[in-house]
Amino acid sequence: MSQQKQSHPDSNLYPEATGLASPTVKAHAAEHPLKLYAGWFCPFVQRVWIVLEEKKIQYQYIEVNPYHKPQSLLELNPRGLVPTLQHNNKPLYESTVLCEFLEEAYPDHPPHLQPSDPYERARTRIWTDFVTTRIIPAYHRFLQYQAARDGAEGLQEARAEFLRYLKEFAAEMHGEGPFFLGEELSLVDVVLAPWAVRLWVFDHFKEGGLGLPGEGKGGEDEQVWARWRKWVAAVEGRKSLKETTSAREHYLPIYQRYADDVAQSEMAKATRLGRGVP
Ligand SMILES: N[C@@H](CCC(=O)N[C@@H](CS)C(=O)NCC(=O)O)C(=O)O
Repeated sequence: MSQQKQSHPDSNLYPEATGLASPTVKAHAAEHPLKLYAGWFCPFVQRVWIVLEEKKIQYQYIEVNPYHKPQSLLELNPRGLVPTLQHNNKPLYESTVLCEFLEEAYPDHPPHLQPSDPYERARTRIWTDFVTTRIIPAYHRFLQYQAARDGAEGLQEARAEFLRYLKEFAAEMHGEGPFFLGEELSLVDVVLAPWAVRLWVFDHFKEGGLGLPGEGKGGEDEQVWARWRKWVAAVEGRKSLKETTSAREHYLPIYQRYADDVAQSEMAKATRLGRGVP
């Protein structure tokens, strides 16, 4: 039996985007040479989707279940992951590569999400890399950690590690903001924003919750936590983020599987093996 015919334990998910993401999908149903192979639930997809929406680039949204990989996806992307883009019949994948590609391939579509200064642009790549190599793996270590199986102390450590990375990121932000580089949204914001709107999973699933210091509760780090809160409010308020986010109830069963550490996605497996983002 071919691999994609076997039923993947994570494949039973809600079949389509809901909430504010639903009209966005419907508006991009028509055939177009730029095709986004997407999963409505996927934060890596949401990075690319935000860029498309911000820049008002015309595209065709194609919903696929990456845990039940259709041949059409595997032909474009041997890893069988979403997001995958098809641009004039040529495939591309890897969310951060796709974000940069859209920025470069559509120069006449503002807003420009990369600073023109080469030093600043390189700096945004450092912090984009930090998000992918530090923050996201720590998000998953914390989410998938099983206190009952592996001890309550480890849960504290996983939480502390995640918060330490968020604080490190926030400390690098422009003083006023509200975005990472200042007044304007950039790719550094875009690459973390999907996880910023998924922070509720910790309060929902983990004993003790996320533990972010509330207003005035950050002690000697209050300034940096205040800056973090300002950034989260700014990205949460962004139209492109809202209109690519589905109704929370449909994320719940997916994140339940991560919180129980039974998810079998490449990300969940990599986390169990102590590896980074697949
Ligand atoms: N490094 C990839 C990660 C993409 C990824 O892991 N996507 C998930 C959905 S959120 C997927 O396609 N999973 C399918 C699987 O685990 O088999 C990127 O940045 O695009």
